Amino acid sequence: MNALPRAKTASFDVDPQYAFTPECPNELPVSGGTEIVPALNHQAQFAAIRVGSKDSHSPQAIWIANQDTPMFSPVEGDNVDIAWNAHAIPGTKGFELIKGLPDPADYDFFVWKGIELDMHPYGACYHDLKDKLSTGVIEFLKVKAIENVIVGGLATDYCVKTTALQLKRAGFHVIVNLQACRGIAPDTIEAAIQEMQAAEIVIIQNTAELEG
Ligand code: VGL
Repeated sequence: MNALPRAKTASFDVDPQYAFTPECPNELPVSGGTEIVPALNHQAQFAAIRVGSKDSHSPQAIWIANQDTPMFSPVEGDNVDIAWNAHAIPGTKGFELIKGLPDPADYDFFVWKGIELDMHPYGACYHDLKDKLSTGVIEFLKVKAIENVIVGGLATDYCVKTTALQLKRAGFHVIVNLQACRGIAPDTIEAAIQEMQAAEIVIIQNTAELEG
């Protein structure tokens, strides 16, 4: 990969929260989830701007799995698709960023998403599933004249993939750093990588590839 001009490059930490790590086994644990921190901090050194996102869900959200509606069963609604275990609830450990990352206030821009009870977005660029309700991060990156976005976080096959595709559609050159990501399941990770590559997103295996 050719080295990216730092002044025109942003680094995006997508949902690097304990909810998606083995430390929260009742939420959505992703194997190795806590291991991404050094790679996220390293990739940020190649960027002038660092942005991040957190899932921020209510325990009353309509998509929360229960005995009648187990995980992955369909949920009716315009901005929900399937049931998920309760996760990333403010005030709980699952909501917190993994140790070793900056505080949200120390990022250049930060997104809290999934607050509405009837919306479960995956991408960090829109609050809904129709890419209508902007979280403002695309506008922020454009105002800062950013052209390239390096993406990492949790999980590769859901929120990282969707965020990367949204950024690509918004006109950025998007690089997904697999060393800074972990995913939920091998088949959905592989499908996500193929979908991203088909959209001309650049996939790198290691942060060192950013050196060019
Ligand atoms: C995520 C599934 C459900 C993610 C969030 O952050 O990738 N995946 N909610």
